[in-house]
Amino acid sequence: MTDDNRFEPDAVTIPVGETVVWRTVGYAPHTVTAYEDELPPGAAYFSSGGFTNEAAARDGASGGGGVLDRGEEYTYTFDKPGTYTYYCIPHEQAGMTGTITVEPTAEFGQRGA
Ligand SMILES: [Cu+2]
Repeated sequence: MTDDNRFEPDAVTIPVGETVVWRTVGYAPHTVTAYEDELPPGAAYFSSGGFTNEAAARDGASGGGGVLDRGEEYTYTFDKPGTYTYYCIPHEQAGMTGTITVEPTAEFGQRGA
């Protein structure tokens, strides 16, 4: 997460079960906050600070909760396939959003074939 208010890269494709690490590399603080309405079916909510829903994440961020300062990281493991969209609370209006596409493993994908 950069001082240009971007997730770099802002679109990532991973296999199911993979862990993603976000790190603030500039001086501006950021959050990683999932769009709750856009989660794949059955997927858990995720956000820096460990909030369990988007409203709590937004409330928490106003008090500094889940805000990642320079060098700080947030780590999350995606265990359900699908497309996850997320944003940075302070910089959503600046377009700081990202997408994680989680693909089923080959074994999983062949199950219905
Ligand atoms: Cu930000």
